[in-house]
Amino acid sequence: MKIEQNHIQDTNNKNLKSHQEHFDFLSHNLSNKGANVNAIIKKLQDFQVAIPSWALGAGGTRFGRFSFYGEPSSLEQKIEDVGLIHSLTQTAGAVSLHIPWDIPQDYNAIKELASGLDIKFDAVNSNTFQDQKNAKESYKYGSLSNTSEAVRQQAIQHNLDVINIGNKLGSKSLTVWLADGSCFPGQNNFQTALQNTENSLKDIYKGLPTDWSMLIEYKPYEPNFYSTVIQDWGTSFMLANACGDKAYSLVDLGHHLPNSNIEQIVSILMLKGKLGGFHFNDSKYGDDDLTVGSIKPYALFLIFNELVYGMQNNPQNPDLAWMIDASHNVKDPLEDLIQSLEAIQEAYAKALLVDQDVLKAAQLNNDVVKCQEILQDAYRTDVRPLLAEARSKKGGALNPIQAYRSLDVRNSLIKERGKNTVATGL
Ligand code: AOS
Ligand code: ZN
Ligand code: ZN
Repeated sequence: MKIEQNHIQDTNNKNLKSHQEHFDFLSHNLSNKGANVNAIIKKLQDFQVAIPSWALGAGGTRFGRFSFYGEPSSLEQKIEDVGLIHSLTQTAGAVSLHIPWDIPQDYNAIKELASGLDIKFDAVNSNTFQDQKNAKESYKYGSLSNTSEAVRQQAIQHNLDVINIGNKLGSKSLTVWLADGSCFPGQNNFQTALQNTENSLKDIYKGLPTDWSMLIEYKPYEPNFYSTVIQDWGTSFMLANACGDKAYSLVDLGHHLPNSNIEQIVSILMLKGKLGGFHFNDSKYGDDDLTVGSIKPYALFLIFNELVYGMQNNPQNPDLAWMIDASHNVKDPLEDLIQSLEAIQEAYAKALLVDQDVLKAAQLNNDVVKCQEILQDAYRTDVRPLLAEARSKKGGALNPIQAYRSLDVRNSLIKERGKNTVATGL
């Protein structure tokens, strides 16, 4: 299924008058405050977030999984689904593949399909947290950190294979997330596990093409519940430094212990030029992978405030690989992703409203109240008309969820693909 431009236009026409009123009012107010509305809209239009191939089907927990009909069952269909989201939001211009779940059969056909939908191949993800069919060695006791050299070699080779696959598609980065760790005190030697991991990552790093980067994701716990080898940003930062200039830390919003100051982590990594990628989601308890912005929208805004500051002031930090890493147990995955994209753009737009010069002056004056006023004034602004303006000017929908429903996308997918359901990896 493909959404035709004129159908999006038809749905937009119904909302056009009310949008125009809201937009005019907001842009008038913002301009009076000194904001450059056109520049903000341009930034929103340029901000593209990758959709991971595993987020397009219904997720689940170890207790069960409730399917959603019409889910994609092949890489082609996954890319088509990203195309649907992208045509409505104009924000999802990239896909992030997971190997071995998404190994292309015909590279040229896949590349053509993606470029026809204006979709790029973002970071490729390796998988050494599950045993693959016919694999010689098992990852039960770890992969890159394993005490067995044969297991480590198999995991290193897998990452090199993933780079090779990504390279054929035009990807420019490899994301490494390791489940390695231990479930009980005494099970592992912490020092050996970290040293093995560092050596293995260095071997993978040697196989990176010159224009590639390696993104090292950290996570405090799960699936291991006593220790995780790459448990926090400090460990990831240390490993990235040990590997070299093309290795960076990757922040996944769900991978912190409760109340961690994620915005400060982001800020310091950017200062050091070592923030390479970002996984968006939201959570209440752990790595819940809930819809972005559904639980802690103010925290998301504060994180974006640091990201915007860093993008403006830290030329030592590269462009970031943005990705949504969420799963959906009870929602239509495509609707959930549309909601996440909206929340990301909303937080970004609000952060762009912060006048960093005025904030800096207030900080130098130690005017604590004013500092807070500046942030909260931006946060309390309803920026949704800016988002609608940005995407509709690019051919997207003024209201993507409404358009998705009125175009009856899910039912068309069910008609096309049947009531099949596919187990996603996570
Ligand atoms: C796992 O918790 C991490 O968030 C990973 O980024 C991701 O979900 C996994 O690599 C999927 O392959
Ligand atoms: Zn992640
Ligand atoms: Zn995660």
